[in-house]
Amino acid sequence: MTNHWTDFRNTDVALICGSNAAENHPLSFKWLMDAREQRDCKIIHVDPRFTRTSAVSDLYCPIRSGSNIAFYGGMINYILENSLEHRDYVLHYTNAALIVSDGYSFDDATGLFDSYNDSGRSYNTSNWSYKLDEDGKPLKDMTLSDSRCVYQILKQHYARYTLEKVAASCGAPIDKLQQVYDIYCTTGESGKAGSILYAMGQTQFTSGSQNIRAMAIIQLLLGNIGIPGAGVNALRGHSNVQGSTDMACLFHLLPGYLPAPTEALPTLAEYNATTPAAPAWWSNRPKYIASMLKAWFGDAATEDNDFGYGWIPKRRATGRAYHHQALFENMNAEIVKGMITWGQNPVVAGPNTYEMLDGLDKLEWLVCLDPFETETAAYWKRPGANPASINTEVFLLPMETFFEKEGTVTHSGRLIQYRWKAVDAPGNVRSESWVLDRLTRTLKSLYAGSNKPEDAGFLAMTWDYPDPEASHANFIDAVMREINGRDLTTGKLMNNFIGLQEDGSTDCGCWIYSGMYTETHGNRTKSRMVDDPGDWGAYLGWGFAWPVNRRIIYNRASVDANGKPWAGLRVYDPKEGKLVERKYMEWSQAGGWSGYDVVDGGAPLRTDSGELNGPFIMFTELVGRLFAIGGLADGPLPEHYEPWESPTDNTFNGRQNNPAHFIGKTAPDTRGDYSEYPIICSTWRVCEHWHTGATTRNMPWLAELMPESFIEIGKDLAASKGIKNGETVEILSKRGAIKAVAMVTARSNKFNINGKEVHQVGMTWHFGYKGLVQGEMVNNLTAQVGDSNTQIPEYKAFLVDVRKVNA
Ligand SMILES: Nc1nc2c(c(=O)[nH]1)N[C@H]1C(S)=C(S)[C@@H](COP(=O)(O)OP(=O)(O)OC[C@H]3O[C@@H](n4cnc5c(=O)[nH]c(N)nc54)[C@H](O)[C@@H]3O)O[C@H]1N2
Ligand SMILES: Nc1nc2c(c(=O)[nH]1)N[C@H]1C(S)=C(S)[C@@H](COP(=O)(O)OP(=O)(O)OC[C@H]3O[C@@H](n4cnc5c(=O)[nH]c(N)nc54)[C@H](O)[C@@H]3O)O[C@H]1N2
Ligand SMILES: [Mo]
Repeated sequence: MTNHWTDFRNTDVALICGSNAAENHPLSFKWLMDAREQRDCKIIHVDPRFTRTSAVSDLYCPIRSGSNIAFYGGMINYILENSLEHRDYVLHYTNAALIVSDGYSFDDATGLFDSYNDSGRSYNTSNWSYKLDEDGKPLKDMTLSDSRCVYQILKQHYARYTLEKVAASCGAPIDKLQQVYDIYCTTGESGKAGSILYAMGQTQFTSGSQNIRAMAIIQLLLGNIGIPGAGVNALRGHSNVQGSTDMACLFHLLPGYLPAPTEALPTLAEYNATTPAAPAWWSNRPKYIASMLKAWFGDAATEDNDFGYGWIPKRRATGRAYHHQALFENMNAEIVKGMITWGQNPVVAGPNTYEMLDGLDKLEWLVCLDPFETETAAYWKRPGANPASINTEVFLLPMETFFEKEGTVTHSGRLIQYRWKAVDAPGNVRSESWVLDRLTRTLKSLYAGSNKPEDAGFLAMTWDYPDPEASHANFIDAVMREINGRDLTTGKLMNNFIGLQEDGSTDCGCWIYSGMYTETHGNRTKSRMVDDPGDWGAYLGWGFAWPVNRRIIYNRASVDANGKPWAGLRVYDPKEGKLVERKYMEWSQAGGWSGYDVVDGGAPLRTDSGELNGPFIMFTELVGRLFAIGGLADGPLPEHYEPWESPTDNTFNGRQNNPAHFIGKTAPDTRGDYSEYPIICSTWRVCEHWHTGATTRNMPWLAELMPESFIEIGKDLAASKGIKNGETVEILSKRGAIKAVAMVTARSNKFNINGKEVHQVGMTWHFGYKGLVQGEMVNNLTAQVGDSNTQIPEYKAFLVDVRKVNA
């Protein structure tokens, strides 16, 4: 999230697109309801399905699954055609005026950007850059009329996305679509805030990352980044999924979003040579990696040995993938031989279950750490399997749940909060820390004395935390201090990351968390102060938000080019009981920055030569990127492509599917065709269950509330197939077939897509063969394909057929 949960109360228009927030993130609605009462906030819901979120929204617009870039492209075109953008914001705070390199092009006949390599299914992205002057600075045209400036390129690119064409592709009623655009674009006015809330209905697609890029473009055009009540707001899933990405539970990252090195960067000097140039904040990266290495390797990390950089495992630069789907491919190829699932149930959660089960069968060992015996832990005795023929050795370690241990979680708003233990775990159940500590100590003793170069890093790693068996709290405390970072010359905790050094004199496990635990404030994640001086909902004394306790990132964009709050910016004052004009941030020559949040970066409004120090401090050019320099893997501008399995031709360009998306080994042979599988299927959640159901299908009261796997079918489709409400039906994709109960509904799930009538059905995916209530696994149906940038599976749009079961 650029903003945070309580900030939803400052929004004038909320566009919920790709989330059933009312059901999956109920707390978002606590603040949206405040916004509705206090500032007449309008809530718009765009979703293929009429849900509990639609029911409490002011406006609902259906679009078929997988048509999001058409929807957003239409809005970008609508903004530019009707001059609805926030002109001053666009001019000063985005790259609209910057001139793009001559080599950049997009060809709608082929649907490709320049420099595409067919055999590698990838782009050379070097032309997706600016044209530079003699001093190496991007050329600019502040009149926005140069045909190669970003503004004009954007305008030209999205001119194809007319209302008529978008409505036809999305299968949306054109009047509803226009209403959505009209209402949302009112937030382009100075002082008005529009927030986009999204979750898996945007990301789980072969063009998932570009959906989010499209939102970012709209928010930049309307001046909706860095403003209270605005932003691009991912409603993140698990309570600590934000924390897990911050801490690099992803293959391509080190903690704090430092890139994980590949074999192409064997030395620290080579790694540091890829550092972005000043004034980008990222130019400080060498300090963050050196401090991280000091945290990992302690005294063994010296300037002479690159602080132990050589000990970090390096990914292969080419030829091998490491993401979730590739992991199972590599099990099948017998490259990966053992697996630990630690709070994960991939047999139910991952795509194309058959492929995954084949992979698990080939493992030598599997360790599952979980409070419950999941489908993954029990995969060797799954229905139809012969345990005698499976040689994988499986261990299940019972783990404490979050009520039974203390520690922190970081929510979507980047807010890190400490949670205390509520009850003791039963029996011999242990915490993650205990297992991790015992595992590390045991392995270290087994490796002791080894002279093998590949063992040197593991042996050099410091592991001097207090024994969690004696005190779990002391263990957590020591880890948190190391993550926060220390001045190694004084032994004192760092105040924040600004003091981190490149010479090994500081350590810091994760730079963005620096400041959460300081000498002055103590452990700020435990802080629970409820003061809110500006009434903006920032609550700076509650927990700690990274970076440096900033609640809204890019918040310098909440002032105009003179440093004054945007005209019309208003907050609800509870004492006055009405909206009042009030700054969020402000700049004055005499007083510098002031306001109700921690200012971004802190550099003065203008440089000594009078140029604006832009608010987008992570980029060298200091402005938001409408056109993505360096691009995502699949382009510098979002372009509509059809999902891997789709009922229609792409009407926007000459290419059917995203040219760079991940195609797993099993995908081409198991691709369903519209002629055989004429129904769109999407998978989603219900309030009563949690994901794979391990935690909820084992709770008697939740199991009773939602006891069966069901498929939602529109009444017309059901009638045409002779299916009645409550009957068991069979759902087939090219990958497999499962049974579920039919839930026949009058809510519209019928779309007119480019002149063709197409039905969409939807299923929960909370069921499996363990637990108090059971059902067939929906991921038997999904395909092994994924996004070009994240490789997230396309769970939200694939083709099926549905049949009555005549049993
Ligand atoms: N009770 C409960 N709450 C949860 C979870 C849970 O399992 N149970 N899981 C948590 C986790 S980890 C996550 S990631 C979040 C997920 O939160 P959400 O993303 O809200 O969850 P889903 O129900 O998977 O999907 C949301 C909606 O996306 C819609 N959708 C499908 N395709 C499209 C499309 O192309 N465009 C648009 N605009 N919408 C589309 C679906 O119809 C569905 O209503 O929820 C979290 N909260
Ligand atoms: N078809 C389809 N598939 C999907 C999705 C979809 O929308 N459609 N959504 C995807 C998404 S967004 C997500 S996040 C994944 C979720 O996939 P998973 O994360 O695999 O699903 P969960 O059921 O949340 O599994 C978490 C496991 O952790 C265990 N657990 C709970 N607390 C603790 C603890 O404190 N310690 C330990 N060690 N274990 C604990 C639970 O018992 C459970 O077995 O599924 C993905 N799969
Ligand atoms: Mo998730």
